[in-house]
Amino acid sequence: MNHTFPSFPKDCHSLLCRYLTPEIFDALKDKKTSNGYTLHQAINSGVQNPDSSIGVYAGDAESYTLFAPLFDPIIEAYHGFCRSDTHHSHFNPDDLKAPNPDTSGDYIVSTRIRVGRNIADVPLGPAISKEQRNAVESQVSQALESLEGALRGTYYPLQGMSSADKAQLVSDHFLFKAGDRFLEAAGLNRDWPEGRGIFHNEDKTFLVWINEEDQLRIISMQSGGDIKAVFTRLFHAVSAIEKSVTFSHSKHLGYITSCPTNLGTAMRASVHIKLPKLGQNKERFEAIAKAHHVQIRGIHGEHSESEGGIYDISNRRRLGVSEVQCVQDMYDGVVALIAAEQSL
Ligand code: ADP
Ligand code: CIR
Repeated sequence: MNHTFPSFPKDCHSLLCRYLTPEIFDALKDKKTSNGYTLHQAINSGVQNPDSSIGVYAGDAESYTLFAPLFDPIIEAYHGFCRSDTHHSHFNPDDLKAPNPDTSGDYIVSTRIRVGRNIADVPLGPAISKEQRNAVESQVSQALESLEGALRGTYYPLQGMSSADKAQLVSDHFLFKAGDRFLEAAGLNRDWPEGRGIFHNEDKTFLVWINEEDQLRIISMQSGGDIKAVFTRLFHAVSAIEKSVTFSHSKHLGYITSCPTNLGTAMRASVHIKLPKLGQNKERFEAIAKAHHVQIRGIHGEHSESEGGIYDISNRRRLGVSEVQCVQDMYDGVVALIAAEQSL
């Protein structure tokens, strides 16, 4: 354990840097969860990467209570969710009011909705052992390979996959990238690529990443802007997987995930959308995004840049809002962004 208070550069804006005081550091620096996860491990990503927006990762559900003096203010700043609040789920596609906002197909390239999940009573990725990770891979891949109908598919382990196949899946936006420095410093890339892989159905509209940032990332995606179809497929997929796998969940924080930004619904609903004019007017773009609780990312995943005026627009809040509300946030933001683009 490193007992020295970390130093952050002057221009550091991470939530870790904002909320880690010397007092909190001293109170937590010698604590360990029952899986042996320490404060040093929880903050290492943000210490090594001062350009982090958040900077912390949990090693298990217990991290969120043991290190609450640090995690609680970060959770409140990101989600607007307080210690006394309770998270409620509402995952019913019939209640989503999201007719395709772009029937002409001029703006929305594709729609993707994912949820993160982790297995109950197993440490999260930052604290998991190699044996536990491999056991998660076999349990989950077997459960997935027993799915039927439109969800029927095949599991492809990363180990043994050709470099060309991997590169193609990454550039087509289906597979996670290797070597993320934020995950690396959180211990999430240990033993890479063993235990990691991707399951997908034949037309790649239903996919599951195994043992990346979370043990499962369950994904529904397709071309165009039929958000309701994507949400409905995800609902059926999650319900089918839940029949044989029990996920880590708490009454207060909803689904438990390794990054506090994903707690609650663990849902990120996004579109890849062409907004070339708004892209030239960053101030207006960011103001509309902020007002509608949506986040702007580049099109090659988090921390990537835009390409050809295409942006990834997704709901920012995931905890203290329901699944239906997450998608509604994204939908309302997208409608406002299309209207602004058309007005320019
Ligand atoms: P996550 O969604 O798990 O938070 P990333 O932001 O890293 O992770 O995105 C993962 C991958 O999903 C990237 O390849 C990204 O381009 C792709 N992706 C995200 N949203 C969409 C979308 N609406 N259409 C197509 N691909 C998408
Ligand atoms: C960071 O702190 O920048 C990374 N650990 C990623 C945080 C998750 N990003 C987000 O805004 N949802």
